[in-house]
Amino acid sequence: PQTIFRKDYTAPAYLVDTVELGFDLDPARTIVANRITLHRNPASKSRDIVLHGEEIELVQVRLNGKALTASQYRLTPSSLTIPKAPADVVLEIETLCAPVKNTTLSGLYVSNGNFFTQCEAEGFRRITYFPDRPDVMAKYTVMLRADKQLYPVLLSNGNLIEEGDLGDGRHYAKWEDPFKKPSYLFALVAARLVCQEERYTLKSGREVLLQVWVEEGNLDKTDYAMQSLKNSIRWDEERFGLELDLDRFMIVAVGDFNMGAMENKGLNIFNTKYVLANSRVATDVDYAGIEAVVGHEYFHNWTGNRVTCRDWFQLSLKEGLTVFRDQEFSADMIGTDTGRAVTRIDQVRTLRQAQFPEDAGPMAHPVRPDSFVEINNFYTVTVYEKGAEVVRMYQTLLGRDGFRKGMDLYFERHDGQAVECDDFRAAMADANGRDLTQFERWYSQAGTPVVTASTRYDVAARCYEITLSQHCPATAGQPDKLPFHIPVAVGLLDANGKDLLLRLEGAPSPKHAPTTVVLELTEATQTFRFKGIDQKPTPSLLRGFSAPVVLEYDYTDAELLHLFSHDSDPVNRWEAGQRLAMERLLVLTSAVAAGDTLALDDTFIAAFRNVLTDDTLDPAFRELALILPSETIIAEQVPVVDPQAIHGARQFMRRTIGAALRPELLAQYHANQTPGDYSPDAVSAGKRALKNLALAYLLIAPQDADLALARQQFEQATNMTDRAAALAALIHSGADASASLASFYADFEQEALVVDKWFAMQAAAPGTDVAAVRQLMLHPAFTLKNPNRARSLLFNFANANPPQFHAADGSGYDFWAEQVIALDKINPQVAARLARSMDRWRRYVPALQVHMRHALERVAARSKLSNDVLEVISKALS
Ligand code: HT7
Ligand code: ZN
Repeated sequence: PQTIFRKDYTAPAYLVDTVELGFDLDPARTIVANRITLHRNPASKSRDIVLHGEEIELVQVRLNGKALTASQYRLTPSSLTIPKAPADVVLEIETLCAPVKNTTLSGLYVSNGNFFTQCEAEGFRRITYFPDRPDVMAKYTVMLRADKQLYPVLLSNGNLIEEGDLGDGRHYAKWEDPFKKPSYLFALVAARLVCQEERYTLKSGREVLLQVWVEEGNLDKTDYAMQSLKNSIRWDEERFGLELDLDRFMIVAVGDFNMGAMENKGLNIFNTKYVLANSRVATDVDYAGIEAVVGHEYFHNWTGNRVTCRDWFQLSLKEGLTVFRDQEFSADMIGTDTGRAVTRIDQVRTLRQAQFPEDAGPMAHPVRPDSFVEINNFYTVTVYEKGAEVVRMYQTLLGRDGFRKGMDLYFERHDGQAVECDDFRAAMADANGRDLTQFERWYSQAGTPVVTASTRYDVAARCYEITLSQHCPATAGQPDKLPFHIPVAVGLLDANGKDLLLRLEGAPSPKHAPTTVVLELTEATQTFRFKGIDQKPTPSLLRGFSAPVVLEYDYTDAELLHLFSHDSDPVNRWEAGQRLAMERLLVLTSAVAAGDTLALDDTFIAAFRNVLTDDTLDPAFRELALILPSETIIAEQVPVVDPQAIHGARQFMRRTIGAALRPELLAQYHANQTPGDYSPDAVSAGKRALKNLALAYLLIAPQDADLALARQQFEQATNMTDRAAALAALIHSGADASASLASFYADFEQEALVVDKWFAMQAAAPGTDVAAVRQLMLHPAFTLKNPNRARSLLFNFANANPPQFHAADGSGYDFWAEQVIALDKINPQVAARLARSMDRWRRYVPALQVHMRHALERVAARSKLSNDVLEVISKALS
């Protein structure tokens, strides 16, 4: 397959002014008539019109009114080229496609009998021939024709300008989008759906129509999505001064979808998982996901749609920025400082769980990649979450007001354009009079920087020195890295745990000395001096996780315990607990591997007890503080991964905590009940989280009373959060959970998203081996064709059940290879995601590596692999 390089970018030869699309929708044979007006791009020397096209049948092509013969164009399986075209052109192209056969869920496809589209990144070319690249922006008019009975609802981008009957049982709707857009933002829906709708008044006084479209039985699950949409609209007005630019904004839910949702202009298409919720079927985590994704897609209207990407290498321009915006939105919706911190801790966990491993593995790439084979493989945690960290660092360096100034300038300069990450950085720099040249390295260098800190206290000079050094491990194609511009937020605690007032040598003294200072590390090594320090402090480094780095500092246990008890920065308070746990988990892992006796010290237990029982702390924070680092995160800390030893060590620690803190866990379980009507608000969700964590600890080595408690919660729960948590605890306890599983399935078999949970819980349970997963695949509700279902069983087994996936006989890997191959025939994007589960194979113990290599080679040996899977597997093996 061909590798595409960022350095090879060339401007399009022709630009498109208008697009008129006509669809005669039929599942087996849809006719697409496409009339585009183009003009030669003065920025290009070429006179060839290059149109992309895939898996579509060309019926005819006319240029300026005349039908072209086959000798007048070049047709390949992926393009239609018209050489030496005139300067101004009207092209009329007719093609055929078969949406019902389209299992890739890219382009035009059928889901549960309805038509949907997904065009990002390169799906539009599966609908019609077109310069399918984001720097070609045009105005679209769309005419949809379809059977009225089967598809009563016909939607596309923008405004409905005409609709009516065609007389033959078919009807039509004509839509016009007033804004120029790239083809990846095109969408249509033709379906039997119903909607919740509301008129909403913007701050300016303009009224807009908001709609959430779902299948008929789901109208009782749209309130939260609608509320989240209204909150998003208000938030973007208030925080960034950005108003909804359309008169109508639609969200449509579809059960078959490759990702979370898609920000098509005015017609967002969503995975049902991020729309449908009521207390019976959705958990607190689901509710938070809906708020975040509804916000995310809505915020794209400005950061992505009004200003889009010049090419797909710039993907993080819109994704990193929009993730940052949705993170800030979710934090502001909670509104409290601890609530903010809790969302931040969640973000740090995601980075460590998924992004740091990606940055250290065979698919490592910069936030702005330099090359790819298949762009769909680059919708990654690096582009999204690390990209959001990069945007957050602008805010940390420039302040909230400075960041807002940069955003204002970005829109002033680039509204209606397709631009690069460098343009965003330039707007931030110019709006604030700052030189952000070095900051560019966050976009161009892959890998997670390691910042090493050392400290020195000079009693006589009353001076405390912090020396920071940085280095970044080599990644493929980037052996040597240059220093990054890293904001390191620090505080200093006195012996009572109080923050000291900070005066940094060489920096202007503010009127009121702060308790947190952002140090700007730009060299390989730098020393910072704090003046007027009367006693040796405990440093709180990288407060708020101010940069996406690994921080190394030789903390003593006493210092960590001090921070865990007192740090005013909740992120670092949590971090101290994670470090205390990690140190012990590493020792325990070695002990399990060596067959030694295992032990956990009382000091650690006491520290956990203190946090668990400290009622001055938010339950949501306490819950996070008491979750141990995951097996994946532990695996990243050891030189050679022995998954059974890691699992054994973590289970031992959980069991020991569960036994030692039994009375306190029970007390918290009872103290954090949320009686009355269910509400997904952060305080109630935090209480449920702590209560259910307590239950999970109690059920690791349960007494009969604990099992009874879990069964009672399962049976009497009035919401899905409590019901699912009880069921998961029962499954993980090792006790017989079959009756509960059966009753859960019977109660919810009509609710696809709950059936996903049912598969997912079993897939992740350490008692579920490959044979059991194969058995679950035979269940009538299982299908590889639905991405949510495939993810619930296969991805959870591969990624969330390390002891079974990494079974010593390699059976987990054989199963993985089989499923990657099977999925690739149906849906390459989803198959390639599953293929990523083997990324870190070279870090495992030799005996497992042999099996892993064999499984990877088995996939690589297939003759008809998609580019998606081929890229992932070849990079893993290279
Ligand atoms: N911008 C959207 C990306 C997306 C996507 C990409 C590839 C294949 C399928 C897809 N569905 C949606 C999602 C987002 O970041 O908002
Ligand atoms: Zn996005």
